[in-house]
Amino acid sequence: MNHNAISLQHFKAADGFWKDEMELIRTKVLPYQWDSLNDRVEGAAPSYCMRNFKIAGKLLKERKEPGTSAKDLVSTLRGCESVPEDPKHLEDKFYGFVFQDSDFSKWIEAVAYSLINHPDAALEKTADEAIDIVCEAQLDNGYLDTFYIINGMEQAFTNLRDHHELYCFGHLTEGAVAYYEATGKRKLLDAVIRFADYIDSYFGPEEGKCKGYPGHEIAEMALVRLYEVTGEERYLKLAQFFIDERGKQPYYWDNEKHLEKLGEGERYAYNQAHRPVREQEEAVGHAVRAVYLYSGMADVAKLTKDEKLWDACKKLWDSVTRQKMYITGGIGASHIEEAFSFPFDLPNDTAYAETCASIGLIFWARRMLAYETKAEYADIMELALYNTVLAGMDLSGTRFFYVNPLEVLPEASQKDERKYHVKPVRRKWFGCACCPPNLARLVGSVPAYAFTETEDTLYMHLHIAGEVTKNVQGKEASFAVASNLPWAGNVSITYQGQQETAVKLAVRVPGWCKKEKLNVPAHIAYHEENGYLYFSGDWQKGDMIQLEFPMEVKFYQANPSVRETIGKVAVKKGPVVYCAEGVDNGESLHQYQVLADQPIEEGTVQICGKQFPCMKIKAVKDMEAWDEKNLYQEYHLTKQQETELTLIPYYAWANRGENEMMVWLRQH
Ligand code: FUB
Ligand code: ZN
Repeated sequence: MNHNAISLQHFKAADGFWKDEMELIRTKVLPYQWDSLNDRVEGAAPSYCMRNFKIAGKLLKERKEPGTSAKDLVSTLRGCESVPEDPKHLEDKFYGFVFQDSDFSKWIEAVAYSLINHPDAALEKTADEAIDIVCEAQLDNGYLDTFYIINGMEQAFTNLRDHHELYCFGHLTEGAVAYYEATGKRKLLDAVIRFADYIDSYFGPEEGKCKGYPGHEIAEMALVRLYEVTGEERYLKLAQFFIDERGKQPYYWDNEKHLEKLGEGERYAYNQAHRPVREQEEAVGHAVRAVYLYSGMADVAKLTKDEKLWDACKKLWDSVTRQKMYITGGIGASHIEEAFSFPFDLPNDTAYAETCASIGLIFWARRMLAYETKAEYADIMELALYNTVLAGMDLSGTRFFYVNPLEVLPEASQKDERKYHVKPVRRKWFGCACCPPNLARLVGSVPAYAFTETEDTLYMHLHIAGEVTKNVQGKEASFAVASNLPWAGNVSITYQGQQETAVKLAVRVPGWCKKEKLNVPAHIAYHEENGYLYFSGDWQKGDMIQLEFPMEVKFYQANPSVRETIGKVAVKKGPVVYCAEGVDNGESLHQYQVLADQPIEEGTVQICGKQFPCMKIKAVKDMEAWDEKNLYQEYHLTKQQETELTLIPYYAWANRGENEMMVWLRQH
């Protein structure tokens, strides 16, 4: 029983949390990001993205003749260094990271979703013009990646491990499909199809074709998307080929001309190519790469009914969500290689937890759901969304986090090299700006994660306010959803259809809710299965299902194998994790001990003119002043005074200047 995401055209947001977020994307994020891609944001790291397309398409001055060696220009890229250049002294060459093209692709995808949610002629015109620039860069054979077009095509596909051509192709494909679905305009889609055909003629199982596969995954799921929109089976087969080749020995990449050879042992774990994917059980390596691969694997497993591939997806899912995920839905604990660490190694103050990694986790969760209707997948989707993903952006939509720590001391971020990656304040842009436009495309398409459908059933995984429509046997069934998530668990769903339909409705019961309360019309039958309530019957206009998912604020503790959180507690209400910030509580948050057996009081707090819930928790602190001469002293019992800490939603932290922050607090 495979699900498909609903088309965004079938959802109209109603006032509430997600309408506000989508409006923020439309009114602030997209224009700001377009300026960033065109290097017009003062004081921000330059992007060079649109400039590279213009150089490649000879829209600026003549581009240089092919011949400049790719490796002279950009060394092996694994981390996130910025490329410092003074924009006044630019030559007609490629600037930035090898995957700079993908910033445009994510942006155009976000624009597409926004145009569906809210038609906007001016934005569409800007997007069309951007597409013209991008398409101008395409070579006659269909190839479209500015790094090699500018630097010399003789190097193309020679460094699949590090140089991201197939990654850029994947993002471009996703953007093109979305733009076509939003506007019906084929220009970018046709360009992508020509690029896909070129790639398909180059790679594949047939004799004489290249047996390589992407060093940074995404092409797999993108090809599936292209297959779904074109019906062209070759694209699905190519996705399958990339998945099947991965990790085969001898390693394809060993024969590429790399700048750096890897040692013996499990080579290529960083790229999840250390062994064939069906034999992988533990999530390893670069976290974004990993979850993009797992998303593609789940897609292909579903479409080809490949049970072995599906089993691998399930094992990897357990590895991530039971051993390698922060309470905020952040993944990829280590800043070294932006990677997963060993099981239960989840440090708070050096956490990497890249925004893109949690976005990828959401992509993957939806694909797991598409294969198996189990609320657990949607629970993780919701957790990552309301915490790490939203934390990736400030409340104005113009400042971004790449890294999402669970504990910050600004002085350490400035002075301790081990924590340089942990920023206490969001940035205007990044040399490697993968996260901001990724966030824009995800937030703009949240309804496609909230709702999926099978032939006769509409699934509601996330409870977001709006009107959702499904076609069943030629009749339209629509439901109006009112919801005050993520702050409270009341949801009502009203049938809006003009006629009776045989539609079934399945609503997820969130994992954080112990026992739901229901009010259902007598002629609508229901039962619960795998965390979903299934409703069916003779729907009549106005039928209303009222659901209450009691949402209590609670203390949480981590598995004792997580060394960094032992003896600590975190606060969570429903899907939202709370944190303490210096601005509300003063400095030295580490000196507080929380009284986790005391009740938590709920209140409100203003952050940047917006009202948020806050939690007041009881804590104690030593009363005696420490003798500053002593670094150490003999232990003696000290008197403690009771005090209170104010906690705010984690995603809203760092909106009031630079200050300390802690999610996990010491327990008394
Ligand atoms: O390599 C492309 C993107 O840049 C990755 O997905 C991010 O982790 C960043 O390294
Ligand atoms: Zn990123």
